[in-house]
Amino acid sequence: MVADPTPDDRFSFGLWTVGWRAADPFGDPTRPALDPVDTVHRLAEIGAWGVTFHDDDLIPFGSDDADRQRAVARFRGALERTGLVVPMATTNLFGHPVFRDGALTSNDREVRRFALRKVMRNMDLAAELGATTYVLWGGREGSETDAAKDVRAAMDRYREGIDTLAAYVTEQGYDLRLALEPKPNEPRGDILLPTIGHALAFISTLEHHEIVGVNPEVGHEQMAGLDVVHGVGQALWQDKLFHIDLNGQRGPRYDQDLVFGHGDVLSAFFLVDLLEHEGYTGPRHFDFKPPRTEDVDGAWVAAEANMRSYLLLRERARAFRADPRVREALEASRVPELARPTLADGETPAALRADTTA
Ligand SMILES: [Mn+2]
Repeated sequence: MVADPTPDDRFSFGLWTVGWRAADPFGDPTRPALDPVDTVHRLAEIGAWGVTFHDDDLIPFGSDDADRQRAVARFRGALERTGLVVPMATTNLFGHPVFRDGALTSNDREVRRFALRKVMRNMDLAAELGATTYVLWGGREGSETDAAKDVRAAMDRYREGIDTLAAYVTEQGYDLRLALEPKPNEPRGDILLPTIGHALAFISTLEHHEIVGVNPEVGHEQMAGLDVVHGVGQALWQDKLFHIDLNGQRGPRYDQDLVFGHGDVLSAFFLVDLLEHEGYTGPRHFDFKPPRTEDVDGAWVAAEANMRSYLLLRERARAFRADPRVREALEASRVPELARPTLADGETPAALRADTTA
């Protein structure tokens, strides 16, 4: 019997996950909107530790200042009553029609300036609510035809945008780090920074690279046919795993956002093994969508299933590492030998060239 989730497990959920009304490109919503205050209470009841949000999840686009203050005050009240924390926040830069050609890389300069202000405004709120990670998912940064986007100019503007936001965080004295979330496609035909590797390479060109990392999503790497464990492993190796979105995906197809562990359970196992074994201490954040066929109660059962999957896999990962037969098999495969440097201490390339023993 696996233990029930507790806040010590650092499980967090986006308001938009359980709150997804299940509209898809072919059909209308099948579930009613949830009140963020009720969501916070319900998350606390099922053992979650944190709640995350896009600006528009909490404050509908176009709200006036009074409505905004009311929404924030109600949310803050729910956090205080339940003890739930806000580890991360993000911006909706994809829903409104003005973002149809992107936000930070829209061809329209006015849209780019508006997008930066929209992010900064929500960074103010994120900092006020105690968040330490700010996620940027550039879902609309891309194109359907290569003629429509000058990629070199787009990368200049992407870099300008992220550096401007990082400079804003520093200027304001916020304890926030930025985490870029890669995705290969959907909603755009092709999205810029499509994989963890592209994002890491881009980050290395930033002026403020030290406060910018990645927020990989399991399903997004798998949509590209990639091994998410390798991608997350490299992000950890570069000290850039600032946050992670756990969910499930069944190979290269539309973004399914299944419950964590569904789709490719072996990959999920090795991902949990990696996070636990490497001592990742950040949030275990679930970015999933309850199936469209579920009613509201079913959506909450699906939410709990994410945490249960993680805990089951964590238990099995610990058993795997503790099993003497596994240790023996790792030794037999020379896995530990890879940690030994290829060259001897002080050995020169020429000395290696001359050494014929291998
Ligand atoms: Mn997704």
